[in-house]
Amino acid sequence: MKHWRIAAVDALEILDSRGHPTVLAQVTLSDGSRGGAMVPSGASTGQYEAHERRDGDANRFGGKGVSGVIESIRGDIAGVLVGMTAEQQAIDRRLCRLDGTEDKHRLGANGMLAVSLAASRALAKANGQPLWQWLAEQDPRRLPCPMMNILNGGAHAGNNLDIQEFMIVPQGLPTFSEAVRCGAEIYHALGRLLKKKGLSTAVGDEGGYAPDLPDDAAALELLCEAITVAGYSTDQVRIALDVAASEWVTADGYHLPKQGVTVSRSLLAEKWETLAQQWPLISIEDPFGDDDRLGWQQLTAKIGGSLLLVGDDLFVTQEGRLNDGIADGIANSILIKPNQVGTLSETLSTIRTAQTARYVPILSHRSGDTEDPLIADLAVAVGAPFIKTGAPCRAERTAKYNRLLAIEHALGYSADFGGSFR
Ligand code: 2PG
Ligand code: MG
Repeated sequence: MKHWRIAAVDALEILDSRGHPTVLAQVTLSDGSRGGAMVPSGASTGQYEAHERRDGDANRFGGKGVSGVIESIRGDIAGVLVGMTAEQQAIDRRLCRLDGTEDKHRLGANGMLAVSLAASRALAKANGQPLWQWLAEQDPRRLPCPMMNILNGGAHAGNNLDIQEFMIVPQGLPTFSEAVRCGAEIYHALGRLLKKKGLSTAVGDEGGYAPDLPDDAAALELLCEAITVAGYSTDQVRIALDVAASEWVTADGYHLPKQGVTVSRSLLAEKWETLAQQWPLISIEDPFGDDDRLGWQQLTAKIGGSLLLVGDDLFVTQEGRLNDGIADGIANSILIKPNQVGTLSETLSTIRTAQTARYVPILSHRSGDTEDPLIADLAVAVGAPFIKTGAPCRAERTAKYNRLLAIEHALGYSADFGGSFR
């Protein structure tokens, strides 16, 4: 295998899909191969996520500027990386050592991740492979099943729904491209239904519609109706929820801010069990807060055998937190967001741990995202059965689906399609 050195590291401040600043980093190797990467940003962030560093200068972008991160990349980070042999794990270890903090507070996980991912693209290019092949340990053939968030609520929308995401999962379709077509058809069927009912068709941060509805059951009812109207069945197309319940945690229990009610852990558990019985659910993400181990444990024991219970804020893509969850019988699936941990090597290591423990890895975008489709390559590289990357609407969301369509095309007849997980 050939070795290259890092010749240059650069960065600039760009905008994400919400119009907030984020980081674009570029890494150039000694043979001239250059890779770039942009990092996304969450709104409903977990308290244990690695630190997203911002300037806090109210005179620039309302405090959200990342000029300090850019300066660190061009200065400190370039200073230690330039001249180094370009090897992913060594680069990521060097970044962590330079940062020197538990939560990547000094350099910022946003800056570190941008450099780490840009390096992986430069390396893939130098090795003459697309990223999805370069990152794979085995021959990658599997396309993930999309989890499309077509109805938005919670922190991602200004409507009255407390559950953050209502997703459709076309897992019974034979190929990735047919799953995308199915998702898009259902999305538009939902739009027509909303219009007919005189409801809003404005979209939320992840491209899903965001109407006011009487309750969660009404949202689920609408989704099932849209699935049927579009000509599909709820055997082919299941429903996934992201509750994002960490957003509801208060000292007295779970407070659903939009409905204005506070409920106990056991009432919430009952609600999830009832919904799982009544609707064609395939998964529930973050049904409890990230510190509510008892709630998670009890629900996993009760319904974890029949559907995915996905830890997002719970695990924050960190191997240590995942290992604790595995030991305690908590959840059976993990959402993978590289910016929750801050380097590519740590992300891959968490995915491997999940796969060894038979926890289903789901690659995920953030609510504030960019046109960078890197998670699509990553999903194929690790053979993840699912990817959640928003509605089939808004270019930062479709960028990932379109990238997967291109990978499927490149794979041709050898392409396999992910939706099953047992
Ligand atoms: C989530 C994500 C992505 P955010 O909670 O799963 O859908 O939202 O990026 O705001 O954390
Ligand atoms: Mg989530």
